[in-house]
Amino acid sequence: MRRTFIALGLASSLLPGCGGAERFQSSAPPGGSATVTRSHGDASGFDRWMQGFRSRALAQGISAATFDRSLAGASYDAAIIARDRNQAEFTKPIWEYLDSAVGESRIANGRAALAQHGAVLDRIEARYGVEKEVVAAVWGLESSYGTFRGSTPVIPALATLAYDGRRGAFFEQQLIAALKIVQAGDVPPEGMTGSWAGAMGHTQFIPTSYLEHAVDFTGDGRRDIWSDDPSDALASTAAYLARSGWQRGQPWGVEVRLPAGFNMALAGKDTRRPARDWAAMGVAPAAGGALPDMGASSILLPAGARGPALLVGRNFTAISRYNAADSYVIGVGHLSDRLAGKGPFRQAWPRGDRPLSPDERRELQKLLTRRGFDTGGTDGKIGPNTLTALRRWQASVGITADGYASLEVLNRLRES
Ligand SMILES: [Ca+2]
Repeated sequence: MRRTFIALGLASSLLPGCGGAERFQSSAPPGGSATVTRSHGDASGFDRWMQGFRSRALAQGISAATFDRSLAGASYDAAIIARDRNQAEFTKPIWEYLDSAVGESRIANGRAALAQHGAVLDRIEARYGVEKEVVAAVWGLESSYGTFRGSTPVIPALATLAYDGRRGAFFEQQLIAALKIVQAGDVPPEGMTGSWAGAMGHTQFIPTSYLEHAVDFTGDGRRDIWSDDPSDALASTAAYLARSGWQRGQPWGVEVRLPAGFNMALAGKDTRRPARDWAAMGVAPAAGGALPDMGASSILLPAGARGPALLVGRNFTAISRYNAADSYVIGVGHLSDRLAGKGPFRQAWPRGDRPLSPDERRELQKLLTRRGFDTGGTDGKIGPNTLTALRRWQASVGITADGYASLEVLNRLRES
């Protein structure tokens, strides 16, 4: 499958070591309902499902020996389903996420990891063209540099999730991919451990991503992302980013200062312009100097006009292929900057604001729609339609049209 990682609402799994859960949630195929109607939550149903799944797996090239070796003793695990149902909707503000994702301990541990694994990271950078600090930053966010790789046996967990059916088609696809990994001899089934949702190893690859991108960097014939030696996992991550379009030598993004009177309607990923165009408008790096050339690049305002402004280009998109949540991409990018010795953001985050709850976001959408600014539905998710509607409304009442859904904006809408 293609790893698109469209965020469907960020799970609490943005926390380190749980990246995979979010990835599963994110990459569920659109409308991916299971092809088989299943009863939910009982062991006899699971056994019946397993018989049918065995036929489907064998039809997709899994040998009977691999299947039986991998799924011997697998049983329905209600605890996995409870985890699946209990993913909280992510409403943490980005600065709180970054406080943890790029906190002092993760920076210090990352510098130690770079020192310890610098030689192999240098060789990985030379082969795949992805800067070692970026690879280390992904490692830091996904498993705290290998500390939290997950110890759940992945195959039984995926079988439970595939049987359960809420995202059954997706998990069945992951389970087939997991069996292919076993069949290829990379890892015995009992060695295939990870998160409860099947993200594995130092950088939390799901099975389909492993099949597409994992590499054997050590040359022992096995793509081993599980072992204490992180070489294969880190090289696999670099290979993934390279395949996603990473441009060596370009930043993931740069904090910028916007000129007074900047047209906020130009912020957002939809507007892409070369650095010289932005420079001509007066956009400049917050740290001084000239804007880096990142090709067609966009201005992002992750916390609205009062927070830091970022200019992002192709490498931002490359990281987003790993996980599409902006906060994750900014976390990886900023951590990589800090590991490379750069400083914190210069503009403070608007810490007095709090993000809207799902109910408040739906109310915002209803109010905008009622006032003639169509949000394309009221699902509580702030997507491009809501962003555009919010900006148009903001412009219509003469306030900064940054499209940032703050409580202040909601209150203003309630009163208008
Ligand atoms: Ca290897």
